[in-house]
Amino acid sequence: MAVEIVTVPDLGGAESVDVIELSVVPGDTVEVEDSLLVLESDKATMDVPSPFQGSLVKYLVADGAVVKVGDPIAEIEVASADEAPAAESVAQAEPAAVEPAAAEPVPTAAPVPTSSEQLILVPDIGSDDEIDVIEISVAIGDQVEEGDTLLVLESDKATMDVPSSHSGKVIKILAAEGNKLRTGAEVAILEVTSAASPEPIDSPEPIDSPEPTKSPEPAKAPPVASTPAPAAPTAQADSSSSGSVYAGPAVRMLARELGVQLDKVTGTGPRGRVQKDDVNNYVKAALNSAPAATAGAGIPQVPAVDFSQFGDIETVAISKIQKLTAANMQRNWLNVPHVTQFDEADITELESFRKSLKDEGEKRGVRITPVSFLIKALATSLQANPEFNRSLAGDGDNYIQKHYCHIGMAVDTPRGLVVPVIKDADQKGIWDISAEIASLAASAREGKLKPAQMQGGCFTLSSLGAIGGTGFTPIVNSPEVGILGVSKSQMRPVWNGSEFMPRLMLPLALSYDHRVINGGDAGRFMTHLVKLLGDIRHLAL
Ligand code: CAO
Repeated sequence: MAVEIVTVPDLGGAESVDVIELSVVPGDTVEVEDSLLVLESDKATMDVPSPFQGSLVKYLVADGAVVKVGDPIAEIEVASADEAPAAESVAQAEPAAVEPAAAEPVPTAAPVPTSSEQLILVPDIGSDDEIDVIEISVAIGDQVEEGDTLLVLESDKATMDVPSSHSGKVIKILAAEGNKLRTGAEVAILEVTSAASPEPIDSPEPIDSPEPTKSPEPAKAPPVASTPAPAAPTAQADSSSSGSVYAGPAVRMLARELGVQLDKVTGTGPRGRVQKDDVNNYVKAALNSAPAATAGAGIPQVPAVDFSQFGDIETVAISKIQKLTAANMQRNWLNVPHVTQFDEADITELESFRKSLKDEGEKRGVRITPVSFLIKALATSLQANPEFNRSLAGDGDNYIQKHYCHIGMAVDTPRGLVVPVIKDADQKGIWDISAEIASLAASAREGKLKPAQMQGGCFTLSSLGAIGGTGFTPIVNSPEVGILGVSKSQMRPVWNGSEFMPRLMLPLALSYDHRVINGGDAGRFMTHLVKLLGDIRHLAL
């Protein structure tokens, strides 16, 4: 029996680090490579593995102590003197095992060597593609606040701001207009204003806990996430933060690689720390329960056909927006039990009122179409029928009742379908709504919508009225629970009890998620909407 001293190995450049966790209890048996304690620098946490097999006699440091390379940290009684040298050679060879943790990237904001300087990186933009820099929004010497736009990227789907993850003074800009950047690329170096608040190692990482107002994160809300079938439920509905989970960077990286939300994983380490095994076990459990949870599994595939045998063909590339729209449509079609209810609104008076506003509209430079009234009427109907302003909570046991009223509007563009959102439509008048429709539709067609302009919708309007048709069944834009499809209004003879009168009738189709909305709810919603459109004075009440 011999007692060996374990010392702090190479710290990958860090001078001194904090002991944040003592991982075993004196008297415990440890194997070579078992974690003895966890150190934390200003960049990373790192496990110190045991270089010996044996029994921990005692720690030579306390939780919270500050240590440097070579400091003695623990005594281990090794089983035999013969084993010690072999193990010791492991100890000498192993410091590199610590370094990967220290060197692991922190995607949004990795500190540069000078403690008062902060390197800002492109956060997770939801794909590995390189995206064009179309605008540098700051200049050297500018003081920026956290969340301020540093530069603007443009994909073929949308533009997106790259926000600063820190407050500070811009001392270097590392990108130029015309460059192509991808997630993790260097954007700028800031002189941070608060040297006293170093970046915590376990700070939220973009994929784990995106912050909608500060991040262009398509992972949470890709531009097409607001097409009639928006982002995956996990990204949309989950507001919990993996950043607050107690886990080291290696575990976070593993979780990212496996697509695991850390806040869903139960940590079995000391003080609930999430370990790699916890993440692996979580994935195993999820895989075991997958058959029950996978909606649509087992649907027979449509067989591939060689069409060239029947005549001339050409292969046409599908746009990204169209691909994502297709995937989202299929997901929503398979997941949401749809019911579509039909009705007609008599918009004869609404149309004559709208036409009477034409001159004033020209003076104001605003064009009012039936869509403006529809958005306003939908906002009012949502307030009167709040069950349509709900989503199913991720746990499936609760509804999320929204107390805001944002209406999405499907816009047909050459690149595909996008759904900008008119925020707080209940609080806006027809002129403001009309101006916003025109500006959002123009941005959509030019491919200039920002992710934030396509997020947060409560209910979607899909108007094909300007195109034609007598009716269609729209697909619910989940996690919203209702969508209104509007077709072309037509003058038709309507029986008023004593005679047929020519009335302008607007065909409406309300599709809803029957898990959340019952037929009675839908009937009341539609009746209310038809009444509002038939007599828009009710919109003012
Ligand atoms: N019936 C008859 N005419 C209608 C109408 C209706 N329901 N809705 C609009 N119109 C008229 C307008 O009044 C306008 O005519 P005037 O200039 O004479 O008043 C004309 O059609 C053109 O309107 P518009 O398309 O320029 O503007 P809009 O406000 O009606 O629509 C928008 C805006 C963005 C909704 C529309 O342009 C659009 O993109 N619609 C397509 C939505 C879509 O693709 N949905 C399907 C999604 S699922 O695949």
